[in-house]
Amino acid sequence: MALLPIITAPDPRLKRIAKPVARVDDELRQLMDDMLETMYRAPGIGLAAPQVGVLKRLVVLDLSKEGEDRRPYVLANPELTWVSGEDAAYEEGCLSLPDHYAEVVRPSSIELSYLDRDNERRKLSAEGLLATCIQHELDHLDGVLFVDHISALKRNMILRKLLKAKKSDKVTDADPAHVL
Ligand code: GNR
Ligand code: NI
Repeated sequence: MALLPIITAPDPRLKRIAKPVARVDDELRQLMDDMLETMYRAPGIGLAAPQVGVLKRLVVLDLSKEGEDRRPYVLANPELTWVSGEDAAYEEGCLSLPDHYAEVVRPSSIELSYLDRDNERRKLSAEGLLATCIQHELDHLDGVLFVDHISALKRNMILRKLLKAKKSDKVTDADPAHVL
């Protein structure tokens, strides 16, 4: 098991389209386990492979609460097969946009098809926060972040702040004079 570094915006690696996996094998199961460990530690309720620099169509999720038994989902090559006409709004966050939140409107219920841990094709219906979170993760596979669903004004405000934070971090890392 290993913790993987999570990429934060702005970063071109978060804007790329991930490739389907050929099949779920031992190597991919290892990556799924590492992604779950990374997500639990963050902590977050979902994580997509591009967020850890792997351009594969792979997502992990767990909406169980602290203290409850874990209920991990691992989805390879997930595809929406149906979305409801009805929408729902949720306050979303993202491990790649740390400390920023915004309300995003998406279809309230969905159905999807995916490959599970054993490379079996499965179907899943979801509503509520699970439906929102799955759509948020599927977006990551296509290089889309939740800020791409809000106004350009709010998006640029968030991305500018994250860029600024990154630049000041870099100075601290590179120049020992700034460390203390
Ligand atoms: O931890 C997360 N919480 C969350 C809350 C509302 C809607 C979506 C999410 S996903 C996010 C983790 C993450 O960045 N996944 O890509
Ligand atoms: Ni995210």
